[in-house]
Amino acid sequence: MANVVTLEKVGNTGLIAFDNPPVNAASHALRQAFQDCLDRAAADPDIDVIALYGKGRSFVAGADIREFGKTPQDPILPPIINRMEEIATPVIAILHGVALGGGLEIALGAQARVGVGRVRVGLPEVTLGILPGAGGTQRAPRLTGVTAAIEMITTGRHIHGSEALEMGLLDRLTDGEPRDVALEMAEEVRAGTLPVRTVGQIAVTVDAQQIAAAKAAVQAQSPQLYSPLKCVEAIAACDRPILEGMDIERALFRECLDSPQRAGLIHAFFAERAVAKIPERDATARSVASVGIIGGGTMGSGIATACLMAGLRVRLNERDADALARGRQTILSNLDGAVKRGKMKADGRTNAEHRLAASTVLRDFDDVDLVIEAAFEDMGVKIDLFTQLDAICKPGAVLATNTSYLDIDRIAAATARPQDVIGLHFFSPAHIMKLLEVVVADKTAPEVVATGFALATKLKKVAVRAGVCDGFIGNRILTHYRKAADYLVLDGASPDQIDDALEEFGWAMGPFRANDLSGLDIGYATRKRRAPDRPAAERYSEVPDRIAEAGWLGRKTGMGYYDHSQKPAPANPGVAAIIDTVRADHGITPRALPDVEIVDRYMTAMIVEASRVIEEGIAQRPIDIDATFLFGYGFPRWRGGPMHYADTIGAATLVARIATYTRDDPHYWQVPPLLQRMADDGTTFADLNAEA
Ligand code: HSC
Repeated sequence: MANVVTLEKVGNTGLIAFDNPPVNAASHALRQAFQDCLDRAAADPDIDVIALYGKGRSFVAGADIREFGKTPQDPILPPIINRMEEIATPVIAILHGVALGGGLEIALGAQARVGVGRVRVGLPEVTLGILPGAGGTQRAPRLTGVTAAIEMITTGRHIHGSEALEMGLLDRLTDGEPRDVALEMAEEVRAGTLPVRTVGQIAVTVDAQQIAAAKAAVQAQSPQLYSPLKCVEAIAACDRPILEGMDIERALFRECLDSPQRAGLIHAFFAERAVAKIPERDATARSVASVGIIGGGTMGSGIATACLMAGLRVRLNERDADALARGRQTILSNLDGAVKRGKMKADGRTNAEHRLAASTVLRDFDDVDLVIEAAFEDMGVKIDLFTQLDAICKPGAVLATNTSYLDIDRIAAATARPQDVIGLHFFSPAHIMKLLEVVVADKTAPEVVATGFALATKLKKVAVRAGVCDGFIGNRILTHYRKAADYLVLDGASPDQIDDALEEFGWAMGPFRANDLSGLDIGYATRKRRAPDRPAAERYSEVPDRIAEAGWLGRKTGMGYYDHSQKPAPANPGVAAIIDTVRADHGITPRALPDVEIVDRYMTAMIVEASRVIEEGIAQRPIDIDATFLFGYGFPRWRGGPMHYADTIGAATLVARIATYTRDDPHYWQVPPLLQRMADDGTTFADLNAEA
């Protein structure tokens, strides 16, 4: 095994270096080797200062997250850090890159901490559903005070070096190569110019009222999350002797470790990274500095805003001067909003405005590196535009469509360069939502796919690779499970009961509230488009159509499923009357539906269609579907994503559940072959992720 930690003697300094790429995670091998090096350095009479530093891009990014959920293997981190704090030789830690979680906890066990360059430190465990379990909740407050520790630990935010210095987490901030800094700082320890002290021996007071207020605050902020409260409970023990406080911390850590939220949040962490593992990852992305955007509506303006915020040059195209002026205005107010939200500085906004050009002439796209077409969703319009783009754009330009459901193979066929055509499906508001579906058509070249992913990184978005079908990954699955919500209304639930039940489950917004937000005319138009292809056996609820026909289009008209003239918006009483009429037309006697049944039917419908999407190869792996719904549809992160959630239920239970629903509606409720096979074999979606 490679030496993941080494001890090097330079004069009287014992240099302990972490070398466990890519992020020096504190894996079992690293802990073992670290303990050995510490023991050897402590026992060496020539060494009078021990200095810890990291090789590669960081100090230590924390515990190895992949080990959580397995039986912990000795030596675990807390006793190593406690032992380090007790040894007679002073230990200092030189932090560069990031020192996060267990990495910062190691540093807190040292007698001085020196930050290097643009270092970031933090205790982000709460974002993984746990709490700092190697002394972080006990030592951080001894340096920063309880208030600051509660804030940093319950948010898990990364703290830049200068702020960490002010907070007392760092003793010094400097520049240089970590190894050189380590040797320099060891000299300063000897000279007495870098003071050393044992953090675990610093006294700290805890105010019971402050703790009570902090508990109330985290519960109000994130009522469904388990670990923020446990973080505060652990910090509350920091006025005890260090080892006693750490026992309490350990017990609370274990509770969090065993919680399903921990599994969900860690799955979400890996989902965000797994999606980048695409077959085209070795292809070289084309360079993109300028983007042409067709369409200045909400979507086109949002995409333009995202590109400008990422430093790209943008040329906006609209059919006429008025539409162009409106699009430009929307972009500028989006940029103003970004400044207000702290996402952009005022001078950055001015520069962005200078990078924005606008034109009604498509010929002006002759020099752009990438075009994103965000025009009207009509195949004829798209084919006409792509025929023109083919004639105008320079060779090698990427031609992307933001269509949310149209056949990209047909759009590509309108050009003589289908290899350059791709789908880049943004989610509204495009400058805020993190998801980008990169839709790969039959002839899309690997480097064009790689360009889509590189663009997403530049725009700070999470890209998911999707295949061509009506709705791609996200909207295809949504169209299916959204019907389940309409059927639930037909059968007896009210839209607000359904919304409340699903929000209680953790969705950011229930389906009817989400519809009111996006506008009920959108779904109405889609249903009309699909009507000719609707199978005769498909159950159909006319409720949404009647609401739209009444002119209630959601927030934009003040009325939809809810009455938006009031806050919070109550249910629109007119909708109840429509529902009664439609039920009567169908001869349905409404029945009481418990919330649990609402959630089960809705979620099962989602899993059913997602299984088909996997089987057809539209999504590469189940984890890509998880990322799609986490970053584009408001699925609760702590549940890990719909496929991770499906695994917590199990394929056999899902199949049995569908069998009971089939009695009501054999057309809608069919067991997908993949789910049936998984039930028969006892396998999981996680197994499919591992195989891919
Ligand atoms: C912790 O530390 C708990 C402690 O309190 C100890 C408790 C002990 C208690 C014991 C009692 C029994 N582990 O993000 P990137 C992988 S919890 C394993 O693309 P970047 C990542 O998956 C931890 N792997 O790079 C990816 O792999 P891939 C607290 C980790 O430069 C590769 O590294 N720490 C990993 O954009 C590159 O990552 C955190 O939460 C880890 N800890 O960002 C930090 N961290 O190539 C989590 C990363 O195969 N990490 N990987 O896809 C991060 O925030 C970011 O990864 C960085 C780097 C900012 C470190």
